[in-house]
Amino acid sequence: MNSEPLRPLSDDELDRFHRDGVVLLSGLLDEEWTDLLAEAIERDIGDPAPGYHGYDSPGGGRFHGNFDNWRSDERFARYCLASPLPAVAAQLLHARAVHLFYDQLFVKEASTPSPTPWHHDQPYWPVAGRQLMSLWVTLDPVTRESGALEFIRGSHRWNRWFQPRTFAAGGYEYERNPDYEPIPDFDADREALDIVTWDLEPGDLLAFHALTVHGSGGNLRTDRRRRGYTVRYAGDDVVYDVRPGTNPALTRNDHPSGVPLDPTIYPIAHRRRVA
Ligand SMILES: O=C(O)CCC(=O)C(=O)O
Repeated sequence: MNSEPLRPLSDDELDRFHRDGVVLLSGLLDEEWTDLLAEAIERDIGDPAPGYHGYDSPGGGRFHGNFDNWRSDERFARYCLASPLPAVAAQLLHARAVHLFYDQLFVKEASTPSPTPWHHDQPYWPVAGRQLMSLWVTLDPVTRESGALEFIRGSHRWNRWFQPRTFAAGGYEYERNPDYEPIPDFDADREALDIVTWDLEPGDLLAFHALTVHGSGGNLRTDRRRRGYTVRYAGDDVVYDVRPGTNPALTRNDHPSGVPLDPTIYPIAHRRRVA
């Protein structure tokens, strides 16, 4: 399994990440990585690790969610810490070092119409700083019909923060943060927005900034799953910061606010070599 990306990132890809807040990265991973994840995901579906939070799927099917999987399954840990991802994140974030913040599973089984509502991630996260991002990988071919992610290009530079909300009816009610605005109905305004999406092949990665607004439709395919797995990385400008609206499930009592991430909790996944 490759620990370095199979090819270097192009200048265009680096520019896109900074300009658009999202970029598709293909051809970076050996197939063995996705095989390893496929095994680990099956285990988690059969016997979920403690972060399990299956989303309600009232229209049928199953939307399996879990987070911090790397803490209980060595296969996820290898992917998060020893694959090419940490080096890719360091390069995209212009970070000298990157911490593994957490990982998260989003599996929409065939015929699971549950959407992932529009949101951006950072208001949910107990961290402050600009060097924050996710690398979302698919294990299945993905099209719009099977729940491709959509992104609003450039929204990470809007300087707007949207109130966290639950992904499914009956879910957790997030504390209201007076500094945040309610998330607009972006679907009602699709024509006016610069929305981008891609059809994907297994092993393709979507790299996106923690303030880039994104969401996805349900998986309407009857014959195909949509296994998505995302890893969140934090660069060295990031400090711990618990605020109203941050997700209590991601918040630790043993980490003080206002200080850099403790590497014994959020391990350093990559340090850039200084020339
Ligand atoms: O896979 C999905 O539907 C949602 C992914 C997502 O919101 C994320 O990775 O931040």
